[in-house]
Amino acid sequence: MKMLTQGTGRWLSAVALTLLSIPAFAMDGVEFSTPKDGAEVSSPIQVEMEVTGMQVQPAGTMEEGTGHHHLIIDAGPVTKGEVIPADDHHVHFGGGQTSHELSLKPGEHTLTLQFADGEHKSYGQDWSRTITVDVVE
Ligand SMILES: [Cu+2]
Repeated sequence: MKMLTQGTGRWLSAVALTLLSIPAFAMDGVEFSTPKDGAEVSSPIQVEMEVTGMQVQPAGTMEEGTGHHHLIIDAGPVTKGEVIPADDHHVHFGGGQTSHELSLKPGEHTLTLQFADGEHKSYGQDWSRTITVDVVE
């Protein structure tokens, strides 16, 4: 009986360790597969965009739980409900793209991934991710 108890204890420890080691990427939101936060990169930069908990659809599709990616360069996330501008700092992926080749001048830059609906209205900070990259020549 004592041996059985010890065995069960070990089994529970193994389960606890397994649960603790489940990675955080299962959470809803957006993430850069590449580049990584703090990375030293050279231009052009290959940008790969991910979303968990929503589906990528081309712009114009107004369906709940869907939207498209935006890449915001050296500006923060866009307030929930506001239309994301289209300018040098805001790139829309209205075709439903999830990868992009980005040219940047050398130096430190922030890259923000922002998910928004079919009318380009931001899903807010919960659906954004900001990283810093150091572009070297
Ligand atoms: Cu858009």
